[in-house]
Amino acid sequence: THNLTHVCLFRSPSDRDGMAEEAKKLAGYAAVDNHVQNNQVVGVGSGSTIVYAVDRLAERVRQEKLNIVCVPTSFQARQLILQRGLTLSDLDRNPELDVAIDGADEVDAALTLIKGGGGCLTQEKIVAGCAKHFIVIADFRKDSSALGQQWKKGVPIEVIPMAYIPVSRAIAKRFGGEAVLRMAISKAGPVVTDNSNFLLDWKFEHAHNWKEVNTAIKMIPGVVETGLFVGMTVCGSECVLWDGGW
Ligand code: ABF
Repeated sequence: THNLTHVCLFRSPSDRDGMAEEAKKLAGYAAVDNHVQNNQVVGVGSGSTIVYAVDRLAERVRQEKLNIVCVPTSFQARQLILQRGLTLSDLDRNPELDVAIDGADEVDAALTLIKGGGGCLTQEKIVAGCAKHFIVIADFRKDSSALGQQWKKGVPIEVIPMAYIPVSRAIAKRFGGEAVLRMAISKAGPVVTDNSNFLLDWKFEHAHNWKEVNTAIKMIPGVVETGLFVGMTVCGSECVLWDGGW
């Protein structure tokens, strides 16, 4: 359970190409500057936005001589922590985190998230669930009033490999749409997660009660986790909005 959660959601005045990197950097830096303090255990998310947060974290640790321990949410996050010279830990040694920082593919008006576009949703949800504060860093491209407006690839769902067809059929039958096996860019085979599982991308046809859908999908045998993060980010008033000029 979360005592307090935040979304640091950064918007730019327009969606001009090339502005996204700057917005990602602003979000990542603000998350670390506003929410990380000395002697904390920090969960490190995955994706490209988190790289900016980790860069800033490494800078602050060096400059301010902070004592920070990092718990990764993926192989990518683990490499990033090591490459930036930060202290690597895990949930065995640090099962309680002060803060977890992570990106998202889409954030709706109720602060429900779609995550897992990069494939790391299960460990991300576990680590976020162990943190007192869950900070989501998302630039203007992820900001939507209803899920599906921005992220067009559907809800990622991690599945046990042998179950991908039954799970795909069960989801389509119960909720409509289509749950498609995610293939590697080479098309040589399916994407395999850090947990040696497959991913389905469920392209839903209309809005749902995401809490109910998330619970129902998780009950299908073979489903490991969904990329729906419902009720994990509840404190909209803590949003940090950036709407200055470029
Ligand atoms: C992870 O990375 C995700 O769950 C999400 O899929 C993705 C966001 O990546 P980026 O910051 O590159 O948009 O946090």
